[in-house]
Amino acid sequence: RAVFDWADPFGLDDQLTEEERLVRDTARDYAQEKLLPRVASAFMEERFDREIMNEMGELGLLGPTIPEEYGGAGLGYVSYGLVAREVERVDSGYRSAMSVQSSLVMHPINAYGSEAQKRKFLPKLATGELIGCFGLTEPDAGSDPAGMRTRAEKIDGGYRLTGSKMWITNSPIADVAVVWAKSAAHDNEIRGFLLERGMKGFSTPKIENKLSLRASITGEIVMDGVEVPEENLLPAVSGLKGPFGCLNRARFGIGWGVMGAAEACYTSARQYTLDRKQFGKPLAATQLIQKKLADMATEIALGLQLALRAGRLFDEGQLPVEAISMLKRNNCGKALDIARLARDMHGGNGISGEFPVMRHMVNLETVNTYEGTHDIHALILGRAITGHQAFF
Ligand code: TGC
Ligand code: FAD
Repeated sequence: RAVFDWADPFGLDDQLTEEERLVRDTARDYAQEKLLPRVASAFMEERFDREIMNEMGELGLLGPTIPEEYGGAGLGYVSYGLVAREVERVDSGYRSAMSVQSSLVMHPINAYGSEAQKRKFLPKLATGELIGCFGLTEPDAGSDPAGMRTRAEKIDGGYRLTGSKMWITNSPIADVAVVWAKSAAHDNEIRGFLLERGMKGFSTPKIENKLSLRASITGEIVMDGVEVPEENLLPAVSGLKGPFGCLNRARFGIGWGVMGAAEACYTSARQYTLDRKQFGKPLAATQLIQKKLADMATEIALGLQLALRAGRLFDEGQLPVEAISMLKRNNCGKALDIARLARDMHGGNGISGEFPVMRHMVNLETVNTYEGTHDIHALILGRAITGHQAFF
């Protein structure tokens, strides 16, 4: 009879192409050899090492789906998901840096930018020479981005932007910021602007003392009458579908990424409970521990099959955005449950930085919240299921 593999019960590996396996192995080797040894100190010291972006760029992990002519790798979405899974197996903060650059900065420039914008920014973003960030959320507009206050007014040769963005991954070290603002010259429609480091009135203070995602750098974007030239307006999109088109891709990547974090917690809990003896036998030989491991293995296997199916549909252009909400919501919620269980199964050691479980657990609190909270995705699904919107 077929042999059960506790790490891959449904043979995910066999469902990948040779190219996808190669991408996965490249990302895995890099993450395990270069990111894992750094992460404990980076998390404790609340530090993001800038050179990680250059290292990822060198391996083609930034903007993997962007066409090769602009410096991307021209890969499919399953490959992108596999990279997210391997990076987040080490830490959600590193996956954040990678997915913001790829989905929230390179994608909008590629999808909505002018030829000149693509040529100017994409190749350098792909190598990590430039770092980008994405400013949608504001202090008073999170789940409801339509309520944003940032304004663009028309001036000679461009626009003047005033407002502030909050909780922005990578902003303190970003060279370019994709900022969404209501533009008076476009009937108050939301438009995307490329703000560059050095523009007068543009600053990005760091948010200190996060208790989650500490190996990722987060900040504000403050715009005090920043003058942005006409050529830095993203010409090809107008309205909320601009930022949402980027979020679709990032949410998809998160659906894969969090399964990597969950696998790290499951693997650690399995090994710990096999090694640890109480009452004269391994913890893993008790019924309660086995039930927990069975639940974890089941949810990871289901979550990965969901992610793979979503990736295949995405590559065919057939993935409904509501299905991305289902993927993001389910996999984040399940990964968080798994991390909490794994933390508990490590006993007192579970709170130690020697083990990855508590770090993953507190990181996943953020991942469950950003890119649309767990409940906001329930409301997106509820609207699609019933035809009634229940946001307000
Ligand atoms: P709604 O009326 O539903 O839609 C407005 C317009 O947008 C279109 N649209 C979409 N287009 C593409 N993809 C999607 N997923 C879309 N969803 C909606 C829609 O068709 C419409 O177009 P049009 O042409 O008719 O104008 O808008 P609403 O204001 O009612 O939205 C409600 C809601 C809750 C769905 C939405 O606002 C929402 O998703 N809120 C969550 C906000 C969010 O996800 N923020 C993320 C910020 S970025 C971030 O967290 C990065 S973390 C990065 C990291 O470190 O990894
Ligand atoms: P709120 O919208 O105030 O929500 C608070 C609570 O109310 C949640 O539980 C929510 O589910 C619930 N709620 C809201 N509306 C409803 C409703 N209608 N019915 C029922 N419940 C509701 N944003 C960016 O633009 N770019 C980034 O790079 C970025 N990076 C981030 C990095 C970190 C570390 C964090 C923590 C956040 C980041 N964000 C970023 C912001 C993130 O997307 C928002 O925090 C998220 O969308 C939620 O918005 P909020 O924090 O304003 O919460």
